[in-house]
Amino acid sequence: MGRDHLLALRPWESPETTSWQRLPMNAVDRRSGALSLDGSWHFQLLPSPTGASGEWTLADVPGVWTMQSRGDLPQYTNVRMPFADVPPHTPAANPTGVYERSVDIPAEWAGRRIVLQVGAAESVLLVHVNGRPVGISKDSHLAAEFDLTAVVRPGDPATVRFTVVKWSDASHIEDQDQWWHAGITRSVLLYATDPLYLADVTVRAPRDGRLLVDCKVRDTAGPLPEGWYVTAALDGQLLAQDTEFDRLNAEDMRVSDFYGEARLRTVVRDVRPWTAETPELYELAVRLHRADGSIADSSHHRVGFRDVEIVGRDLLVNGERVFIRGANRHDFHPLTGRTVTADDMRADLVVLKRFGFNAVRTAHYPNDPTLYDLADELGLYVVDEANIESHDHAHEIADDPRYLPAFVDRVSRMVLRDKNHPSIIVWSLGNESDYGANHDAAAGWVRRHDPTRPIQYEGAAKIDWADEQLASDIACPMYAPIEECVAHALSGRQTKPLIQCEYSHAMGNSNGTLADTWAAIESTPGLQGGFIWEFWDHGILQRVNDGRPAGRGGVGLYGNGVTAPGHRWAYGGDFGETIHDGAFIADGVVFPDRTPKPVMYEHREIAGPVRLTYDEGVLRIHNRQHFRGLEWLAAEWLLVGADGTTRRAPAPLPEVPPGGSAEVPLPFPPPEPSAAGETWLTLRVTTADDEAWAPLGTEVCVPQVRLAAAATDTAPEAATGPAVTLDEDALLVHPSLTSAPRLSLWRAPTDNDELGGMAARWHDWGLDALVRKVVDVREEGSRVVVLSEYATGAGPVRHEQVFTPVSGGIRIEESAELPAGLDDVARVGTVFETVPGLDVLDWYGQGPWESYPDRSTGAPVGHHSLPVDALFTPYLRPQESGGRHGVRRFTLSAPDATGLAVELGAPGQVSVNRYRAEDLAAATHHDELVPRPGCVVHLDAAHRGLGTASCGPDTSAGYLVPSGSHRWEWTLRVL
Ligand code: IPT
Repeated sequence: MGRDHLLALRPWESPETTSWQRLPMNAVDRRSGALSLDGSWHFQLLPSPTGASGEWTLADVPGVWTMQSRGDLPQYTNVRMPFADVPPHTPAANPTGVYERSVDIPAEWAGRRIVLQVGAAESVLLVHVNGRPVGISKDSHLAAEFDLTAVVRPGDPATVRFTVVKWSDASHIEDQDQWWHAGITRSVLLYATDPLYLADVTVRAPRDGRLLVDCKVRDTAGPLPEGWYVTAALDGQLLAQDTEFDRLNAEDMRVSDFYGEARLRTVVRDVRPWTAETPELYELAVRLHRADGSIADSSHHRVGFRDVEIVGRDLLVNGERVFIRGANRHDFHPLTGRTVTADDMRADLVVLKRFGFNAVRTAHYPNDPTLYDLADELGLYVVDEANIESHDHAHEIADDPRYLPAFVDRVSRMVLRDKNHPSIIVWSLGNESDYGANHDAAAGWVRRHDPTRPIQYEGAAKIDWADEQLASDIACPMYAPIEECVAHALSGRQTKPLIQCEYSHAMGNSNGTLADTWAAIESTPGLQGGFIWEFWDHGILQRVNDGRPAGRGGVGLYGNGVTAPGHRWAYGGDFGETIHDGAFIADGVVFPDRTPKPVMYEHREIAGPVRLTYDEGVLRIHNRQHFRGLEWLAAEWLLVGADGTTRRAPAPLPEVPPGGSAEVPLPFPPPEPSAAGETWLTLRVTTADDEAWAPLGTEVCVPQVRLAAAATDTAPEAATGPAVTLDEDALLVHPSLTSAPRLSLWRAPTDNDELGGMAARWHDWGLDALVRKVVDVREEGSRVVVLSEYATGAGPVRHEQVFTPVSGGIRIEESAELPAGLDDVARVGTVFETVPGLDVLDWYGQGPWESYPDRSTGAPVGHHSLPVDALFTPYLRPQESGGRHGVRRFTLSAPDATGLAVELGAPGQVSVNRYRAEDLAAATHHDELVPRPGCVVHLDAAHRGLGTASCGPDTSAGYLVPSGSHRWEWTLRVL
């Protein structure tokens, strides 16, 4: 019957009802010593909250039912709601999960206060215990606690029932760009306290060593008993009360007692400050004593002493203007959907740290509590974001008084939960929810409750970055062109730090111009960085035969971003959704199995703690950190010569203060100008010791400088070799090739090419299906000249190939004349295909990882070698991938060392893989791709940059392939 009482309230269509009988949020961690209720629960899925009961089955807690084969599957939408009903209404078909289990309440809990904690439930939680209504909660990403003392009997079993309603008024403010799921997503636990208990603990620890601990003490009986007091110890040392604040306290070592509030003020000497580079933590134990000295309750916190403040237009951490090299991160897992373990989260943050990130925005809701513990411990700055995104109905909701309680509730409860984490430097009011009075109300609450941290909210800052809005202390735009950011910083109007809340959209093969963006940030006072969108590609592991999520078993994970046969990474539409936003969910810097995408190496280099410069014969090592020296790093020199050699030498790192630099001697005698061709010097920097996020020897960055340029005046080889053979179509006949070299102007569109409109233009021009017409073939001595023409929608393209026999091979000089209308093509170059068996690529050029003209800073020039199959990058939706930039020469060889060698006249973009561009463009997922037996080889004289046009700026003009004349030259030899 009780269940019906709560249902009768229809709380899922009542935005004013944020909770009923839920305990106030607090920062006392009750996880240790609690009784876990995780595991298998009885479960049934009803068609609506009031729908008829059905069959009981079992379901995992924590876990979303949408990933547990219940018939209600994941659905992906970005901005639009998955249903048409306007706020606060919900569709009649509203899947509702009923979870039930019996719990033995420990007999020794007699006389204690018993509390149920539900880590997170999506989107409305109704709780009944022993048939009695216990409470209601909303906010899919924060815990709810309910006092069960009056409804359970220690020593007896109790029946706990959760009714979880999927769609609610709250769904309209949880319209984040992610999969829609439903269920219990975080752990459920039961704990007991003394009737006299710590209701909350607030810790403030500025970097001057002051420690301020405020405790809220309560007693279930109401009035507090006489004589209670609180003590605290830091790293085991009992803290003495600072006398200045001791007025209300009779005894030393004790704290004041004022209406259940206890305050401790003290100063810690010689404090080791916390920063993301130096995550120094102290253990604080707070104890609540009864009058007789016995301990009634205790609470443990890890304290980091640090300051965060905005001075002028700079965000300062411990007085330093730190660069924010952030990533947006969701709680995501390819097997569970939403539920993540401590190990999962640690692995996420370790990857971020290893690739140079120092900040996380918890997009777009408070993350699992463990995430913040790990950020404190590993060293990451956090922008903690409230669970508010009303994207589809943003304008109506921002000022809708019915939603006012929800805004204040969500923001305040996040702050109450997370306030003690040193890693959190900024509170965010949410995402993409327009700007209204509801935001100002929430901001007002935070300002009063926690004046120690700034607030940001993109919606408030976006109209005018300089406007002194109440709701945002930071100008935090998303996807703003860097030129606009620079112009703002130079305008004289800037009033706030400019830190982009989202930038450089990592969908598919993307993140072009990251290095240019950072060069602008670092050289423009007022610009401080941003958060890449985003960490994860949210592909769900799916069985192809029946379309079900593969689930927790994990069979089907393969590694290196690839799924095992019979599986694929599902994106929007793959679960039969009719309303969805396709592959827009796959826009992270790591694959769904957490394999880093090539952009991560680019980011690692840009963010690297060490940089090299070589100017007028002076070699300098720069410390790019804000707080640390170089003691924690080791290094090695690599001298890379065009002659194919790599020489190594130890590289003792000099003492360099943060932000400073030191001249170091050249580790090798300076190369003779041009005699030996170009010469590069690489500093391979690794961890000198085990770090919390990397074992000793982990590569941290590989900065490189050029010591000598290539000789420019090498005379072309005279014609010598055997005659060139062409077939009846005037195409080259060559024993290593199954398809002769032809002109290529197209690539399998990247997501940026698709969503930026380039792919459609290229298709309209017919670049994806060029038809070659031979215009002229003539012999000039031993040279053969072939002139052909390709019709395009913007006029004909003239292409000339001049074949010259040279010793052991053929030199091919090519030119292409692109008509003026063909002013932005994917590439201009040559494509050919090889015989099977040539499975290893050795190259001299940039690498070893994938690189493109506008994403090549992190790929040093060197002598690289990889199996052909490892060159390809399996972006979720197949597209152009696997390219290598700045390639000077390469060989493709079989195990018996036979094969072919190519020398490029000038460094070019090369790709070698098993797929033609049209194979990639035709496939929607990787399991559809059939590798060709030979290699498809592209040599590009020009290749378009990648940009980020799927959401944000396209590549810059300098990386476009212009119309007009292009010339390139290469030599093909047999090994
Ligand atoms: C913006 C969102 O904040 C983010 O959640 C994500 O959707 C991202 O873009 C794109 O993947 S919203 C966009 C309409 C600018």
